[in-house]
Amino acid sequence: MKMRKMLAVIMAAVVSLSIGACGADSSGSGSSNAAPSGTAAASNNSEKKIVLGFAQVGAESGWRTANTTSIQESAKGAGIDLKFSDAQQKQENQISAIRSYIAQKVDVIAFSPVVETGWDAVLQEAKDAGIPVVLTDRAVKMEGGKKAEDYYVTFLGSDFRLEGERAAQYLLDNASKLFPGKKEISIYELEGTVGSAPAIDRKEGFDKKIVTSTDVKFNIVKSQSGNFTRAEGQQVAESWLKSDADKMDVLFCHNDDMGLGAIQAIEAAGKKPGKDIIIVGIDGVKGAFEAMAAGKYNCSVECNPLIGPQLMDIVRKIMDGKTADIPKRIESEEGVFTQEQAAAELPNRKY
Ligand code: GZL
Repeated sequence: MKMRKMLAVIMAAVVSLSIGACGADSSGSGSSNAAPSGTAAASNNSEKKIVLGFAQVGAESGWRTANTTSIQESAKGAGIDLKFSDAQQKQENQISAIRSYIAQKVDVIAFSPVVETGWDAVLQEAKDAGIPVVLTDRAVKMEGGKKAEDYYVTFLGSDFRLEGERAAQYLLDNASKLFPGKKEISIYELEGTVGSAPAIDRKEGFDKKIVTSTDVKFNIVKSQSGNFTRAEGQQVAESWLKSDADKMDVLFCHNDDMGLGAIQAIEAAGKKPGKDIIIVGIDGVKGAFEAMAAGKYNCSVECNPLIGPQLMDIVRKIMDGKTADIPKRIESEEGVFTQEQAAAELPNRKY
């Protein structure tokens, strides 16, 4: 009897254990799948990946393609699922891309606004959908007294006004060396994309600073958009040089790509770039360093495109519920590089 009772108890134990195990699988409740707290996420390799929707301006310049590479490589390295779109410098394409990210219910939306205004509706839609937005590179302005800061978590980028001031400061500091014996200097300004934050702010910073000159008088003779592209920068420079080749002392370019395009126009006009016509640009792309090392370009004010790692840190902080720890504005550290430094600095350049 005793033996039979013992066997019955053992059998009951075996049966109850097997039901427990099956119950976990069949119920699918996951409750018995749940490992001891704190390890489920680590051990469960089907953890939901963060999804970031990024609406890029385009591929208009060396700076932009470096910016895109930084974002794509950083997302991969961070294990973040990146949905990426190239708007070909058209605002309507960026707005459509943002709307598609909202429809897909991505976790975070980031974008570099091609122009400052026209974002009110789509930023309201993202806010209403509860999807946090990060601005990278360029800023927005809202209409009707709305505060732009209420529509995004943070702005990650550069101080464009300061970049314009730095370009002017190079000319102020080097006037006697660059323009020996001249008292009046004629500047031609190649502007960035009309309505974009970098074009507006770089122009404001440069134009205000350059008139503070004391020993020579700088005049901005002509100013026109080359849309941040090499081809359009070359076209505008060609049109100016047809009539003003002997008058142009300085070409100030809102980005290096337009300045590099202008080099070709200057040589075609029979002038020596970097000597007859001083060229100052912004971005700090490799092509500018190569041109400076060749004596055809004089100064490039750095604008850092490599913000991918910082963007992924911001996205992860948001998803970890730490949005309150993120500053409203995060600026890049940037320098100024001249012809004298270019050859030595070139091997260090990352874009
Ligand atoms: C600046 C960026 C500008 C670059 C250009 O942060 O928005 O756009 O200066 C690029 O090269 O096209």
